[in-house]
Amino acid sequence: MTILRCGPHRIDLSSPCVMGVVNVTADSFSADGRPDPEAAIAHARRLLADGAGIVDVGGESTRPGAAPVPEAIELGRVIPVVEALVTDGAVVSVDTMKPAVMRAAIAAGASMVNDVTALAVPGAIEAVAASGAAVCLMHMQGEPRTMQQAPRYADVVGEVSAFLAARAQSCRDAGIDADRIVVDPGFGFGKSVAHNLDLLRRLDAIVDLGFPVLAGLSRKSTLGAITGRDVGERLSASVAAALAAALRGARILRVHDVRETVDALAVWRAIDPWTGLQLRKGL
Ligand code: 9MG
Repeated sequence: MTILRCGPHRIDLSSPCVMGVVNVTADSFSADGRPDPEAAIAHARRLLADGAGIVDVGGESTRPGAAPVPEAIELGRVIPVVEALVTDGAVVSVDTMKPAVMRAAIAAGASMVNDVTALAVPGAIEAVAASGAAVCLMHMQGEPRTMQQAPRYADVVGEVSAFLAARAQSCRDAGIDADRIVVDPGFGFGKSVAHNLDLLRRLDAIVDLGFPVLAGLSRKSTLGAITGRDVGERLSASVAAALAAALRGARILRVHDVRETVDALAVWRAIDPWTGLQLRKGL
């Protein structure tokens, strides 16, 4: 059994857990370009009711081309949402790269930090180490503004695995126990379609690092490239990609469409009550 320790929570990952995306940014829950925390809270509550085990709250977009957001603005977006959801008893992850936002969100009750830079900013490792929060360490080549311009790897699977192993070791050295660490290959973060597909095909190499793997493919441009569909029309592709990742051993699926993903996993579980673990090696 794989248990992830997140603050006061223990999440059983022997079966995949769905993490619902809650963006409190100018391009979502926004009237006149101003994010609306109340709408984000209502949305997060719907995702929890639909079966999300974790909600991931972010106040700074990390999509390709996105500009950075000042710390005070990010705090003002994220903290009221974290507070409300923690009061509900939810497992709340904060999607941020800023140590000050990590500290404030953890003080408000967030029990996981999801950092697309794998705690690269000075003070970030210490912020998590000083808490009981879990952390998701994600691989990214470059930075969101420019990362999709010309991603290059000699061996994408080997380089991403080596990076995640090194970051996990730095966390362990700083006193973060292994059962608080999640790793993530970072689909779409400085990767071409071919890189993303290689990483998904060879997800076993990331699983073999020995930490639960988070996969985030929901609505991403690779799915658009494969299907020819716009971002709002990628539901089927997103559910298929989430299932493919779960079959290859991913234990947390970061998705926008929680209800549909939960249903797809329920069908898979009914067919294969061992949640596919024995299938993974054979793929
Ligand atoms: C914030 N964010 C957007 N996509 C993501 C992904 O694939 N993984 C993680 N951990 N975070 C993501």
